[in-house]
Order: sequence, then structure tokens, then C-alpha cells
Amino acid sequence: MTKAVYPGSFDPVTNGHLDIIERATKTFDSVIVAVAHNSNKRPLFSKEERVNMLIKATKDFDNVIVDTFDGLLVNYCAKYRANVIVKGLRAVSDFEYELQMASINKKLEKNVETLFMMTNNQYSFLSSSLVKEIAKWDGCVKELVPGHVEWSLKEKFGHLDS
Ligand code: COD
Repeated sequence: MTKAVYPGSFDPVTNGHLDIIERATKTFDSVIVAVAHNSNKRPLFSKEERVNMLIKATKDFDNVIVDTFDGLLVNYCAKYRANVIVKGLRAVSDFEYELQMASINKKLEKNVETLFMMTNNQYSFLSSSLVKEIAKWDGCVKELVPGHVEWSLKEKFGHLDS
């Protein structure tokens, strides 16, 4: 049985993340979507809020579990006997960061393999940061995130009446 971990900040989950999750559910027996703190980013949503949005967004997938972790990703993978880390790649800029991450994770834990999925062309421009920037100024994010995430963004930025 192949268990994969798809880690990220998911602040908030976007349709780009969901595309990777859907494809991972068809590739692996089970997929743990693991919400973590990226020390380079200051999150808009709390971990609990991010988890709740992910649970709603992945409710139709039988083989997805949403969880959180602190500390090293490879320790989390070892604890749950997951030997694959799934990552998404959008552009060369992602590649540089992800190559470094995959290399250090391999050094720390040789039994865990990082597998990359290329972004769906439709979502190659899409990131949580962009979505937050648009939502902050009350722009339309309808086609970029699930409906309930759009609502949460409006609530967070005080645009619910618009
Ligand atoms: N299309 C395809 N893939 C996408 C898209 C899109 N539109 N948007 C995002 N993705 C991919 C990203 O490339 C990434 O693989 C994943 O989805 C999650 O993205 P984010 O932005 O939500 O999450 P990140 O990149 O901030 O997550 C970073 C981690 C939390 C995974 C990382 O910091 C980590 O592993 N932290 C734990 C500490 C650790 O073990 N560090 C490594 C050793 S020092």
C-alpha cells in the first residue's frame, strides 16, 4: 500500500492544490494532506481554519486524510509510514526551492521519495498569495478557489456585504 503525504501551508487551499490532490488520489492508495507552518510565510488563516477548509474541499475523496504537523516533514512521514512526498511544480522558481527541499529531505530520510506533479496549465499562475492579494482588494476569486474558501476570504477581509 502506497501512502503519500502532500504537505503545504494551504493558506488557503486553491483549485491548483485541489488538482494535485485529485491526481494524487488516483496515483496512491491513500493521501495525507498535511498542513504545516512555513517559517518563511506569515499565515492569514489559523491552522485550524486551513484544516477545516481542506476537509470541506476534499470531502468527496475517500482516500484523503487532512492532518497537521510541526517539525520536520520527514519525521512526520516516518511516524505514519508514508514513503512518498507529493509536491506540485508550477515554474522554474518552484523548481529551485523544491529541489533544495527534496535534497535535504532525502539526506535526512533516505526511505522517503519526493515525487513532483506538473501543474495543470489551467492553474500554472495560481498561488495562495495571489488569491489573498486579489481577495484583499475585493477582487473576484470565484474560479480560483472553492466557494466556501471565497466566502472565508470575504469574511477575513471584511467584504461580506459586497
Ligand atoms: N499548481 C500546482 N501545484 C501547486 C499550485 C498550483 N497552482 N499551488 C501550489 N502548489 C504546490 C506547491 O508547489 C507545493 O508543492 C504545494 O502545492 C503546497 O504549496 P503551499 O504554498 O501551500 O505550501 P508551502 O510551499 O508553503 O509548504 C512548505 C512546507 C510547509 C511543505 C515546508 O515549509 C515544510 O516541509 N516544512 C516543514 C519543515 C521541514 O521539514 N523543512 C524541510 C527541511 S529544512
